[in-house]
Amino acid sequence: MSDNIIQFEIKDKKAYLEINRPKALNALNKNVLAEIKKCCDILKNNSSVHILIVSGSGDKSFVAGADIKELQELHNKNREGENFSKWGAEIFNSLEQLPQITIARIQGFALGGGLELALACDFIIASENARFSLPEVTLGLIPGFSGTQRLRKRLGTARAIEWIATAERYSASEAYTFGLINHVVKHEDLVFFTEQIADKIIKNSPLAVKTAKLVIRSGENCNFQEACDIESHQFGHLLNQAESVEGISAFIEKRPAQF
Ligand code: CO8
Repeated sequence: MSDNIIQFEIKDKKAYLEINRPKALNALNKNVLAEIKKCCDILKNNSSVHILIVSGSGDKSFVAGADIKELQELHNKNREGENFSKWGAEIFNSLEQLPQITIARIQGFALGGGLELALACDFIIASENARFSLPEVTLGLIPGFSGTQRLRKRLGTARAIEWIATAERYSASEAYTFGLINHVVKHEDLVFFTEQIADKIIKNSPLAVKTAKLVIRSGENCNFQEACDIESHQFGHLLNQAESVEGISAFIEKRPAQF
């Protein structure tokens, strides 16, 4: 990837995407966003990768937001700001729609666009030193990469309004209590713990895991009954696939399944 602003690696069914601008606390500039899109394009048709782990380099920051210096260049440029927001939002949608399970592995600051990036992943695992905030209103802005909507979906309307309007910075344990993140672990355990979760996912039926994500996500864009119909359809589809034949046979034969 250009200038190593993103480090992208595929290893043992897992992909690792690390944002690598530690001097700018991994702030998202246009080049970083473009590289994230390239990684999503690589992954969307790669069925040999089951997990994507998204992280930021260094201990101090996951991502400290969109690059504020680039945002300044967008002042009074008519629709360029709106277009930039739409472009970034589309990239985060591509990330959210990946077939892989995506995990944001967070240490340090996850601020503004950085928290929006994490919210576009399926779930968040954080170090005790992680700090979360959407501070855009302190800059006279609002979240622009769909963060208003993803935070509302994750925390509910009341908390999302409070978080965004106060620009408060929350600790990892507070974020865990609110339901923003799935796990808080000791800083030194973050990488190992995330690998363990990834390995648990990898040992299950890849097709079933991928389908589960698809069905759960489908419920975000349709009503309850439609989503349940999708679930039934996909359940029936899985019963006609080799992986469920293997999984069910393995249970009956009292042996581990080989997926
Ligand atoms: N953009 C650009 N550079 C940054 C950013 C950023 N978001 N955050 C930190 N940096 C840079 C600093 O400028 C500094 O660089 P330099 O050494 O060249 O001056 C370097 O990183 C280190 O930062 P600090 O010296 O400030 O480190 P501190 O430990 O003192 O403070 C903080 C760390 C608290 C994280 C502080 O840097 C900070 O408040 N950063 C900004 C956080 C923020 O406001 N983020 C939200 C940005 S807006 C946004 O994300 C909108 C997303 C939607 C966009 C939609 C498109 C239209």
